[in-house]
Amino acid sequence: MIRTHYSTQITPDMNGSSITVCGWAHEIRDLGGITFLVVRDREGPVQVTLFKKTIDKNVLEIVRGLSRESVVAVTGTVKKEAKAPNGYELVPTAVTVLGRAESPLPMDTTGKVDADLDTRLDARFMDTRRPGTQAIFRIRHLMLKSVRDYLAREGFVEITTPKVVATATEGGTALFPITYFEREAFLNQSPQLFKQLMMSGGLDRVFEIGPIFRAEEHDTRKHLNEATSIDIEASFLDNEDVMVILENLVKHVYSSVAEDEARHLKTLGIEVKVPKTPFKRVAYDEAIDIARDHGEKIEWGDDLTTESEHSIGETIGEHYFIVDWPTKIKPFYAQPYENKPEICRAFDMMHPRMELSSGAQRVHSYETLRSRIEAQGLNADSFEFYLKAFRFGMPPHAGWGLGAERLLMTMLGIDNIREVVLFPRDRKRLSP
Ligand code: AMO
Repeated sequence: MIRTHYSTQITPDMNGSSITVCGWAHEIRDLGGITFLVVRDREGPVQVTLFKKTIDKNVLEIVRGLSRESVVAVTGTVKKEAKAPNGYELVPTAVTVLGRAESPLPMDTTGKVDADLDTRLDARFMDTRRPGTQAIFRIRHLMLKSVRDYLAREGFVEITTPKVVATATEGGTALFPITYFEREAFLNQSPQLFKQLMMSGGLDRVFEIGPIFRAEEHDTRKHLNEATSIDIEASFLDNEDVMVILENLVKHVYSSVAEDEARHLKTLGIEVKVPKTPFKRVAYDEAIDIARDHGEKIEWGDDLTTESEHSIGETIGEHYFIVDWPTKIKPFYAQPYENKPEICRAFDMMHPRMELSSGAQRVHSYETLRSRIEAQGLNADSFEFYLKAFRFGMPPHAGWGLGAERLLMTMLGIDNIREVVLFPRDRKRLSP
């Protein structure tokens, strides 16, 4: 191992000890008699100080010849120094260049020059060296970890389902076709059918965190063509039961981030306010009334437009559920109410800014499911692999899918979804 310490593991009371730090040459300032090199690692900066009078000539030459953002290993002696940024500086005995950086750099990493999002995404490897960008991905890591912790504690088994599939799940329009040997296949839009199969499969409670692919043409701040979905499915639970799991999960994620990532939140200048549970349940009928009061033209049975979502969100002002949706605008697997089949046991979970999740209690009767598939103009025979499971002992079940990027961007108050994905895929962007 080349490194002995991360920057944050060095303290002034290590005065006199010899250590090695590794990182990027953030800044080099040559003042003649004294040269400063700031080395930045994942955790922060270290000031390396070279006194012309006492420094080894070779070491000084290497540092003076360094280009910004080159990767270096610096071995030196920790010297307590009240005037240095962290109360110490590192007096080097050896500096090795491990990876030279060309100049000019594709973008600035010091935060002094603003780069637009496209430039940053084109040079994402350099953008993530900036503390602000890195903080987002450190928080994303913790968010996903806290989701896993929470669901595992609730008895959910993590599964992985195929992304190359033969049929659509969320209606036939938004699929990416691919060539699969001599056949046509698609990138999966949702693990929906597979997670339901595992209810018949007896796993009882499953979750998956994985990519979903949507060939939607729109270019917005909340849509990606490849997004990350947090999906659950649970047997012997109904829509209300899985809504409780969802709101508690959101609360748990917010609290975990607020408690454990204070350092990164501070870097971003953000405070996370943990939402109160239970979230309000607003019936679809009530939701469209609110939208109409705001001047939206919306008929019963219409899906909510972005404008309607905004006016309802502004009125409610916190996370909420929209429940009791018209059956005809929800997927075939949503269970209609027995006494009022024109509405169903589906729900959306909303942040005031946008939809974060949708879910439902599912149809678990084979006959009903088959006729629901046909009623939506789909070919039931191409769903045989799925329908079969409903003929051999399918328990009642319910579940939801929660957009990981939307959860993160709304939690952090970030405007554009591309900020919270390392390598976003959208209408125009396929590389890097
Ligand atoms: P739905 O299609 O509503 O439901 O997707 C669930 C959640 O995934 C996120 N999401 C997206 N995020 C970014 N860009 C996109 N293009 C995109 N599409 C979806 C949203 C959305 O709320 N099978 C059902 C879930 C279920 O019933 O279990 C489904 O996929 O946050």
